[in-house]
Amino acid sequence: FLPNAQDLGVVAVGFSGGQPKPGVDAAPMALVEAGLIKQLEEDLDYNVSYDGQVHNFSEMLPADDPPYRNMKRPKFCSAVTKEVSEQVYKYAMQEKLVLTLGGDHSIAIGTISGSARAIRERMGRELAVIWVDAHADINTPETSDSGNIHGMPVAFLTGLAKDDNEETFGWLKPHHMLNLKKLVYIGLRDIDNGEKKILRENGVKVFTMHDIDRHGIGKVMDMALGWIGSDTPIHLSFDIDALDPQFAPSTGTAVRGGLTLREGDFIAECVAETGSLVAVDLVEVNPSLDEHGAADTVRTGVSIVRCALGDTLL
Ligand code: B3U
Ligand code: MN
Ligand code: MN
Repeated sequence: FLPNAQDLGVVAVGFSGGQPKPGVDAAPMALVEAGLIKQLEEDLDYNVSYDGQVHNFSEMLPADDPPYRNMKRPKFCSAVTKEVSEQVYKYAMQEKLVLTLGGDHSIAIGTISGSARAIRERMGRELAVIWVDAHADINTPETSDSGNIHGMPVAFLTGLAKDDNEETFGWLKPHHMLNLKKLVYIGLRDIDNGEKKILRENGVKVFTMHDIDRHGIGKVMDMALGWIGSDTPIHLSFDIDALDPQFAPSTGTAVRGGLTLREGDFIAECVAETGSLVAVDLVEVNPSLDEHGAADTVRTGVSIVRCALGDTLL
């Protein structure tokens, strides 16, 4: 049921509308220019389908997009994620492993809905998601203080948040949805009070930085993958801000006390080892936030993707 191991579809999403800081739209180009695609082809032997374009979706920019239910740029985010969902779905239906380069994390509304739908149709299975992040991104429009949609994708994907209007995420249908029991978080350390309530009430599986400190990343990965169960298709959604700002400073909302470089790579390596990976997102790299050098953050991102796609140390 898994993708043809060496066929990879790449979706480059130059989108920053889920949060206020410009620059995160430039990440896909920075990652490609750092040699990511070339390395995947030459070092890891992938057969890469990539149209060479970073989509900026400017043609989808609505003339008028006022805040709605506390969400900022709701129509633009909805239209872009719907398009991303179609692209990911198409690659996944062609039995390709799908790599999406963001963009801010709102794009996961597109990537995960596209994967979940394809996995249902192709395999009659439910998708599992490993969400690596400093944040839970599970605010509903009503619990969010910021109104930024990159803090809400998990709520929309799991049906905790929904909207009837096609133009504002009403296009999300049951076949796009993710089961809350198939979701595992790793690396959290900056969770809003409203999100804590949602996570507790729904019994969501969370491994915070505290759990990593207590058990070590090896045990945490055993427990995380144990929760999902073997033989379940996995979508890895990796927010670069899960890493400590020491290793990934160029990101919109850096939070101290994060993963080391090796812990980040190790998570990706463990997911690769399952042989059940169907899709990877790498999001929130912002090359324009470069006080400490965006090159480091880009390099960190390249490394995470390489590890997730099967690169090994030996
Ligand atoms: N939870 C806050 C902050 C945040 C979420 N995701 C990021 N920052 N990157 C919010 O805005 O919802
Ligand atoms: Mn995130
Ligand atoms: Mn984050």
